Amino acid sequence: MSDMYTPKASDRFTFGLWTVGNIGRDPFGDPVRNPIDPVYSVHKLAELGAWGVSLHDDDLVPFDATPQERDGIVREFRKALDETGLVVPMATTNLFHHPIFKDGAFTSSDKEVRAFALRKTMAAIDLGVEVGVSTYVFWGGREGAETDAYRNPADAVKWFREAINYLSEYVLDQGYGIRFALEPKPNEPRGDLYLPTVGHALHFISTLDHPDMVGVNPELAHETMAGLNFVHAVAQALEAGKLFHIDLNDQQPGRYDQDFRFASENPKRAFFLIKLLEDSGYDGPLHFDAHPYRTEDEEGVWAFARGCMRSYLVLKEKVRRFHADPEITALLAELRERDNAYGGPEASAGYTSDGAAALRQQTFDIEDMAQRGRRYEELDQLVMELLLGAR
Ligand code: GCO
Ligand code: MN
Ligand code: MN
Repeated sequence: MSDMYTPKASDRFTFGLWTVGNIGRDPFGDPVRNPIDPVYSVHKLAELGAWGVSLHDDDLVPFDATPQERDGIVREFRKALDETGLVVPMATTNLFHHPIFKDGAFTSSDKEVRAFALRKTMAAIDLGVEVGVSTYVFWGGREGAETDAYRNPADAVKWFREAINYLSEYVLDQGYGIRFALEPKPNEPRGDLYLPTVGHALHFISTLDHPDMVGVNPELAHETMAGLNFVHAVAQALEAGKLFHIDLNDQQPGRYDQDFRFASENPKRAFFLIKLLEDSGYDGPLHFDAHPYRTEDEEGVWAFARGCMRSYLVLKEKVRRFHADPEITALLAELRERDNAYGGPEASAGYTSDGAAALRQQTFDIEDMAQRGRRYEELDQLVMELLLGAR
Protein backbone atom coordinates (compact mmCIF):
# COMPACT_ATOMS: atom_id res chain seq x y z
CA MET A 1 0.00 0.00 0.00
CA SER A 2 1.37 3.38 -0.94
CA ASP A 3 -0.52 6.60 -0.39
CA MET A 4 0.11 10.17 0.75
CA TYR A 5 0.95 8.89 4.23
CA THR A 6 3.72 6.54 3.08
CA PRO A 7 6.93 7.69 4.82
CA LYS A 8 10.01 8.78 2.90
CA ALA A 9 13.58 9.49 4.03
CA SER A 10 12.89 13.24 3.71
CA ASP A 11 10.33 12.91 6.57
CA ARG A 12 13.34 12.36 8.93
CA PHE A 13 11.87 9.44 10.88
CA THR A 14 14.29 7.45 13.02
CA PHE A 15 13.90 4.45 15.33
CA GLY A 16 16.05 3.15 18.16
CA LEU A 17 17.44 -0.30 17.42
CA TRP A 18 16.03 -1.19 20.84
CA THR A 19 12.48 -0.20 19.82
CA VAL A 20 11.80 -2.54 16.92
CA GLY A 21 14.29 -4.90 18.59
CA ASN A 22 12.30 -5.02 21.82
CA ILE A 23 11.74 -8.67 22.72
CA GLY A 24 8.72 -8.06 24.92
CA ARG A 25 10.21 -8.92 28.31
CA ASP A 26 8.48 -7.32 31.30
CA PRO A 27 8.78 -7.67 35.09
CA PHE A 28 6.15 -10.42 34.99
CA GLY A 29 7.09 -12.37 31.91
CA ASP A 30 9.78 -13.76 29.66
CA PRO A 31 10.53 -12.51 26.15
CA VAL A 32 7.87 -13.20 23.53
CA ARG A 33 9.98 -12.41 20.45
CA ASN A 34 13.42 -13.39 19.22
CA PRO A 35 16.17 -10.78 19.14
CA ILE A 36 16.43 -9.03 15.76
CA ASP A 37 19.84 -8.58 14.15
CA PRO A 38 20.60 -4.83 13.85
CA VAL A 39 21.66 -5.31 10.22
CA TYR A 40 18.25 -6.82 9.44
CA SER A 41 16.49 -3.95 11.26
CA VAL A 42 18.42 -1.42 9.17
CA HIS A 43 17.23 -3.09 5.95
CA LYS A 44 13.62 -3.42 7.15
CA LEU A 45 13.42 0.18 8.39
CA ALA A 46 14.87 1.49 5.14
CA GLU A 47 12.28 -0.53 3.23
CA LEU A 48 9.50 1.03 5.35
CA GLY A 49 10.69 4.57 4.56
CA ALA A 50 12.59 5.49 7.72
CA TRP A 51 15.52 7.90 7.49
CA GLY A 52 17.70 6.59 10.27
CA VAL A 53 18.37 4.47 13.33
CA SER A 54 19.74 5.26 16.76
CA LEU A 55 21.43 2.93 19.20
CA HIS A 56 22.84 2.23 22.63
CA ASP A 57 26.40 0.91 22.50
CA ASP A 58 25.17 -2.48 23.74
CA ASP A 59 22.37 -2.70 21.13
CA LEU A 60 25.08 -3.10 18.53
CA VAL A 61 28.15 -4.37 20.37
CA PRO A 62 27.52 -6.78 23.26
CA PHE A 63 28.87 -5.63 26.65
CA ASP A 64 31.58 -8.29 26.71
CA ALA A 65 32.65 -8.27 23.02
CA THR A 66 36.39 -8.40 22.27
CA PRO A 67 37.91 -5.52 20.26
CA GLN A 68 38.05 -7.81 17.19
CA GLU A 69 34.39 -8.78 17.58
CA ARG A 70 33.48 -5.11 17.99
CA ASP A 71 35.27 -4.08 14.81
CA GLY A 72 33.64 -6.89 12.80
CA ILE A 73 30.15 -5.95 14.05
CA VAL A 74 30.68 -2.25 13.31
CA ARG A 75 31.97 -3.08 9.81
CA GLU A 76 28.84 -5.14 8.99
CA PHE A 77 26.58 -2.45 10.42
CA ARG A 78 28.25 0.30 8.42
CA LYS A 79 27.92 -1.82 5.30
CA ALA A 80 24.15 -2.06 5.91
CA LEU A 81 24.00 1.74 6.35
CA ASP A 82 25.88 2.25 3.08
CA GLU A 83 23.64 -0.19 1.22
CA THR A 84 20.40 1.38 2.47
CA GLY A 85 21.38 5.04 2.84
CA LEU A 86 20.14 5.01 6.46
CA VAL A 87 21.88 7.45 8.82
CA VAL A 88 22.58 7.30 12.58
CA PRO A 89 21.83 10.80 13.91
CA MET A 90 21.89 9.77 17.58
CA ALA A 91 23.59 7.28 19.91
CA THR A 92 23.57 6.75 23.66
CA THR A 93 25.11 4.58 26.37
CA ASN A 94 23.49 1.69 28.13
CA LEU A 95 24.22 2.61 31.74
CA PHE A 96 21.29 0.71 33.21
CA HIS A 97 21.27 -2.96 32.21
CA HIS A 98 24.36 -4.40 33.83
CA PRO A 99 24.14 -5.20 37.57
CA ILE A 100 27.06 -2.87 38.35
CA PHE A 101 24.73 0.04 37.59
CA LYS A 102 22.10 -1.04 40.12
CA ASP A 103 22.69 2.11 42.20
CA GLY A 104 23.31 4.43 39.26
CA ALA A 105 26.17 5.20 36.89
CA PHE A 106 27.29 8.86 36.94
CA THR A 107 25.47 9.28 40.27
CA SER A 108 26.34 5.95 41.87
CA SER A 109 27.52 6.33 45.45
CA ASP A 110 30.44 4.04 44.52
CA LYS A 111 33.31 6.07 43.02
CA GLU A 112 34.60 3.09 41.09
CA VAL A 113 31.24 2.63 39.37
CA ARG A 114 31.20 6.35 38.48
CA ALA A 115 34.65 6.01 36.88
CA PHE A 116 33.62 2.88 34.96
CA ALA A 117 30.47 4.64 33.69
CA LEU A 118 32.62 7.48 32.42
CA ARG A 119 34.96 5.10 30.60
CA LYS A 120 32.07 3.12 29.09
CA THR A 121 30.54 6.37 27.84
CA MET A 122 33.81 7.53 26.27
CA ALA A 123 34.00 4.26 24.34
CA ALA A 124 30.33 4.56 23.36
CA ILE A 125 30.86 8.12 22.13
CA ASP A 126 33.77 6.84 19.99
CA LEU A 127 31.41 4.20 18.57
CA GLY A 128 28.71 6.80 17.90
CA VAL A 129 31.14 9.04 16.08
CA GLU A 130 32.32 6.06 14.01
CA VAL A 131 28.77 5.56 12.73
CA GLY A 132 28.22 9.28 12.11
CA VAL A 133 26.13 10.64 15.00
CA SER A 134 25.63 14.36 15.59
CA THR A 135 23.71 14.10 18.88
CA TYR A 136 24.65 12.03 21.91
CA VAL A 137 21.85 11.29 24.38
CA PHE A 138 22.09 10.86 28.15
CA TRP A 139 19.13 9.12 29.70
CA GLY A 140 19.84 8.55 33.38
CA GLY A 141 18.31 5.09 33.45
CA ARG A 142 19.50 4.14 36.92
CA GLU A 143 20.38 7.65 38.09
CA GLY A 144 17.97 7.74 41.00
CA ALA A 145 17.04 6.16 44.29
CA GLU A 146 14.47 4.19 46.23
CA THR A 147 15.63 5.65 49.54
CA ASP A 148 17.37 8.86 50.55
CA ALA A 149 18.76 7.27 53.72
CA TYR A 150 22.34 7.24 52.42
CA ARG A 151 23.12 9.43 49.40
CA ASN A 152 22.46 13.14 49.51
CA PRO A 153 20.49 13.86 46.30
CA ALA A 154 22.46 17.11 45.93
CA ASP A 155 25.67 15.03 45.66
CA ALA A 156 24.01 13.05 42.88
CA VAL A 157 23.33 16.26 40.96
CA LYS A 158 26.94 17.38 41.53
CA TRP A 159 28.35 14.05 40.27
CA PHE A 160 26.04 14.13 37.25
CA ARG A 161 27.41 17.61 36.46
CA GLU A 162 31.00 16.45 36.88
CA ALA A 163 30.39 13.59 34.44
CA ILE A 164 28.79 15.79 31.77
CA ASN A 165 31.55 18.39 32.16
CA TYR A 166 34.21 15.70 31.86
CA LEU A 167 32.59 14.19 28.75
CA SER A 168 32.12 17.62 27.16
CA GLU A 169 35.88 18.16 27.53
CA TYR A 170 36.47 14.70 26.06
CA VAL A 171 34.41 15.54 22.98
CA LEU A 172 36.18 18.89 22.55
CA ASP A 173 39.59 17.28 23.07
CA GLN A 174 38.84 14.69 20.37
CA GLY A 175 37.43 17.37 18.03
CA TYR A 176 34.24 15.33 17.59
CA GLY A 177 31.85 18.25 16.99
CA ILE A 178 28.82 16.49 18.49
CA ARG A 179 26.18 17.83 20.88
CA PHE A 180 24.71 16.27 24.02
CA ALA A 181 21.00 15.92 24.81
CA LEU A 182 19.75 15.06 28.31
CA GLU A 183 16.62 12.92 28.52
CA PRO A 184 14.57 13.46 31.68
CA LYS A 185 12.28 10.83 33.21
CA PRO A 186 10.46 10.96 36.56
CA ASN A 187 10.75 7.31 37.64
CA GLU A 188 11.26 3.76 36.35
CA PRO A 189 13.36 1.77 36.64
CA ARG A 190 14.29 3.55 39.91
CA GLY A 191 11.67 4.61 42.43
CA ASP A 192 12.61 8.21 41.63
CA LEU A 193 15.06 9.50 39.05
CA TYR A 194 17.21 12.63 39.30
CA LEU A 195 16.55 15.34 36.67
CA PRO A 196 12.92 14.11 36.46
CA THR A 197 11.47 16.65 34.02
CA VAL A 198 12.45 18.90 31.13
CA GLY A 199 12.38 21.89 33.47
CA HIS A 200 14.88 20.27 35.85
CA ALA A 201 17.17 19.41 32.92
CA LEU A 202 17.03 22.92 31.45
CA HIS A 203 18.15 24.46 34.70
CA PHE A 204 20.88 21.82 35.18
CA ILE A 205 22.25 22.65 31.71
CA SER A 206 22.65 26.29 32.72
CA THR A 207 25.05 25.14 35.49
CA LEU A 208 27.42 23.23 33.15
CA ASP A 209 30.88 24.28 31.96
CA HIS A 210 29.77 24.08 28.29
CA PRO A 211 26.04 24.83 28.34
CA ASP A 212 26.02 25.57 24.59
CA MET A 213 26.92 21.96 23.81
CA VAL A 214 24.04 20.52 25.81
CA GLY A 215 20.31 20.46 25.12
CA VAL A 216 17.41 18.14 25.90
CA ASN A 217 15.83 15.03 24.40
CA PRO A 218 12.31 15.19 25.84
CA GLU A 219 10.13 12.07 25.64
CA LEU A 220 6.35 12.25 25.38
CA ALA A 221 5.84 9.30 27.73
CA HIS A 222 8.11 10.70 30.42
CA GLU A 223 6.48 14.11 30.91
CA THR A 224 3.10 12.38 30.68
CA MET A 225 4.09 9.91 33.44
CA ALA A 226 4.78 12.96 35.60
CA GLY A 227 1.30 14.26 34.80
CA LEU A 228 2.73 17.14 32.77
CA ASN A 229 1.83 18.60 29.38
CA PHE A 230 4.49 17.41 26.92
CA VAL A 231 3.64 20.10 24.38
CA HIS A 232 4.43 22.79 26.96
CA ALA A 233 7.72 21.09 27.88
CA VAL A 234 8.80 20.92 24.23
CA ALA A 235 7.75 24.54 23.72
CA GLN A 236 9.92 25.67 26.62
CA ALA A 237 12.87 23.68 25.26
CA LEU A 238 12.36 25.19 21.80
CA GLU A 239 12.09 28.68 23.23
CA ALA A 240 15.40 28.13 25.04
CA GLY A 241 17.04 26.87 21.83
CA LYS A 242 17.54 23.51 23.55
CA LEU A 243 15.41 21.04 21.58
CA PHE A 244 18.32 18.99 20.23
CA HIS A 245 16.35 15.75 19.76
CA ILE A 246 12.92 14.30 20.62
CA ASP A 247 11.51 10.89 21.65
CA LEU A 248 8.04 10.25 20.24
CA ASN A 249 5.69 7.59 21.62
CA ASP A 250 2.51 7.56 23.70
CA GLN A 251 1.47 7.03 27.29
CA GLN A 252 -1.45 7.27 29.70
CA PRO A 253 -0.73 9.35 32.80
CA GLY A 254 -0.45 7.47 36.08
CA ARG A 255 0.68 4.18 34.55
CA TYR A 256 3.94 2.27 34.18
CA ASP A 257 6.30 3.41 31.40
CA GLN A 258 4.16 2.24 28.49
CA ASP A 259 6.18 3.46 25.49
CA PHE A 260 3.23 2.88 23.17
CA ARG A 261 3.05 3.48 19.41
CA PHE A 262 3.12 7.20 18.62
CA ALA A 263 -0.28 8.93 18.93
CA SER A 264 -2.07 5.71 19.86
CA GLU A 265 -3.35 6.99 23.23
CA ASN A 266 -3.84 10.73 22.84
CA PRO A 267 -3.98 11.78 19.18
CA LYS A 268 -5.15 15.26 20.10
CA ARG A 269 -2.03 15.94 22.16
CA ALA A 270 0.06 14.44 19.36
CA PHE A 271 -1.64 16.85 16.94
CA PHE A 272 -0.72 19.87 19.07
CA LEU A 273 2.82 18.52 19.39
CA ILE A 274 3.22 18.14 15.63
CA LYS A 275 1.69 21.57 15.12
CA LEU A 276 4.28 23.01 17.49
CA LEU A 277 7.20 21.15 15.89
CA GLU A 278 6.19 21.91 12.32
CA ASP A 279 5.26 25.55 12.97
CA SER A 280 8.53 26.16 14.82
CA GLY A 281 10.62 24.81 11.94
CA TYR A 282 12.23 22.09 14.10
CA ASP A 283 14.37 20.20 11.60
CA GLY A 284 16.01 17.54 13.79
CA PRO A 285 15.25 13.82 13.73
CA LEU A 286 11.69 12.66 14.47
CA HIS A 287 12.73 9.77 16.65
CA PHE A 288 10.38 7.03 17.79
CA ASP A 289 11.25 5.58 21.17
CA ALA A 290 8.35 3.19 21.56
CA HIS A 291 7.77 -0.55 21.87
CA PRO A 292 5.42 -2.84 19.96
CA TYR A 293 2.74 -4.40 22.16
CA ARG A 294 3.97 -7.56 23.87
CA THR A 295 1.21 -9.42 22.02
CA GLU A 296 3.02 -9.06 18.68
CA ASP A 297 5.14 -11.32 16.52
CA GLU A 298 7.68 -9.95 14.04
CA GLU A 299 5.01 -8.91 11.58
CA GLY A 300 3.40 -6.89 14.35
CA VAL A 301 6.73 -5.16 14.97
CA TRP A 302 6.85 -3.78 11.44
CA ALA A 303 3.15 -2.87 11.57
CA PHE A 304 4.03 -0.92 14.73
CA ALA A 305 6.91 0.90 13.03
CA ARG A 306 4.78 1.74 10.01
CA GLY A 307 2.00 2.92 12.33
CA CYS A 308 4.25 5.37 14.22
CA MET A 309 5.31 7.04 10.98
CA ARG A 310 1.88 7.03 9.34
CA SER A 311 0.20 8.57 12.37
CA TYR A 312 2.77 11.37 12.33
CA LEU A 313 2.08 12.03 8.64
CA VAL A 314 -1.70 11.83 9.04
CA LEU A 315 -1.58 14.36 11.87
CA LYS A 316 0.88 16.54 9.97
CA GLU A 317 -1.66 16.69 7.15
CA LYS A 318 -4.29 17.74 9.75
CA VAL A 319 -1.93 20.56 10.77
CA ARG A 320 -1.77 21.66 7.12
CA ARG A 321 -5.58 21.61 6.96
CA PHE A 322 -5.83 23.55 10.23
CA HIS A 323 -3.79 26.36 8.69
CA ALA A 324 -5.79 26.22 5.43
CA ASP A 325 -9.28 25.94 6.98
CA PRO A 326 -11.21 29.19 6.23
CA GLU A 327 -13.38 28.99 9.35
CA ILE A 328 -10.41 28.32 11.63
CA THR A 329 -8.22 31.01 10.08
CA ALA A 330 -11.05 33.54 10.21
CA LEU A 331 -11.64 32.83 13.89
CA LEU A 332 -7.90 33.07 14.64
CA ALA A 333 -7.69 36.37 12.77
CA GLU A 334 -10.64 37.82 14.70
CA LEU A 335 -9.14 36.77 18.03
CA ARG A 336 -5.73 38.17 17.13
CA GLU A 337 -7.12 41.45 15.95
CA ARG A 338 -8.98 41.96 19.19
CA ASP A 339 -6.04 40.74 21.31
CA ASN A 340 -3.74 43.29 19.70
CA ALA A 341 -6.14 46.24 19.75
CA TYR A 342 -4.48 47.67 22.88
CA GLY A 343 -1.91 50.32 22.00
CA GLY A 344 -0.80 51.47 25.48
CA PRO A 345 2.37 50.79 27.49
CA GLU A 346 3.35 47.13 27.86
CA ALA A 347 6.17 44.78 28.96
CA SER A 348 7.44 44.01 25.45
CA ALA A 349 8.54 47.65 25.07
CA GLY A 350 10.96 47.07 27.97
CA TYR A 351 11.04 48.94 31.26
CA THR A 352 11.63 52.67 31.47
CA SER A 353 10.55 54.86 34.36
CA ASP A 354 8.54 57.01 31.93
CA GLY A 355 6.88 53.89 30.56
CA ALA A 356 6.03 52.75 34.09
CA ALA A 357 4.58 56.17 34.87
CA ALA A 358 2.48 55.97 31.69
CA LEU A 359 1.30 52.48 32.66
CA ARG A 360 0.18 53.83 36.05
CA GLN A 361 -1.87 56.48 34.22
CA GLN A 362 -3.35 54.11 31.62
CA THR A 363 -7.14 53.71 31.72
CA PHE A 364 -8.41 50.14 31.47
CA ASP A 365 -12.02 49.23 30.74
CA ILE A 366 -12.18 46.58 33.45
CA GLU A 367 -15.83 45.71 32.82
CA ASP A 368 -15.30 45.19 29.12
CA MET A 369 -12.09 43.19 29.64
CA ALA A 370 -13.77 40.93 32.20
CA GLN A 371 -16.67 40.21 29.90
CA ARG A 372 -14.75 39.19 26.77
CA GLY A 373 -15.22 35.49 26.02
CA ARG A 374 -12.22 33.71 24.55
CA ARG A 375 -14.13 31.54 22.03
CA TYR A 376 -11.82 28.61 22.79
CA GLU A 377 -14.80 26.22 22.94
CA GLU A 378 -15.60 27.09 19.33
CA LEU A 379 -11.97 26.86 18.24
CA ASP A 380 -11.26 23.60 20.05
CA GLN A 381 -14.41 22.02 18.59
CA LEU A 382 -13.20 22.96 15.10
CA VAL A 383 -9.93 21.17 15.93
CA MET A 384 -11.88 18.15 17.22
CA GLU A 385 -13.99 17.95 14.06
CA LEU A 386 -10.88 18.23 11.96
CA LEU A 387 -9.26 15.38 13.90
CA LEU A 388 -12.43 13.26 13.82
CA GLY A 389 -12.67 13.60 10.06
CA ALA A 390 -15.81 15.77 10.04
CA ARG A 391 -14.12 18.63 8.17
C1 GCO B 1 12.83 4.57 28.45
C2 GCO B 1 13.79 5.55 27.88
C3 GCO B 1 14.84 4.91 27.04
C4 GCO B 1 15.83 5.91 26.51
C5 GCO B 1 16.92 5.23 25.79
C6 GCO B 1 17.90 6.20 25.22
O1 GCO B 1 11.65 4.66 28.15
O2 GCO B 1 13.22 3.72 29.21
O3 GCO B 1 13.10 6.46 27.11
O4 GCO B 1 14.24 4.20 26.01
O5 GCO B 1 15.26 6.82 25.64
O6 GCO B 1 17.53 4.36 26.66
O7 GCO B 1 18.70 6.68 26.19
MN1 MN C 1 10.22 5.86 27.74
MN1 MN D 1 13.44 7.76 25.41
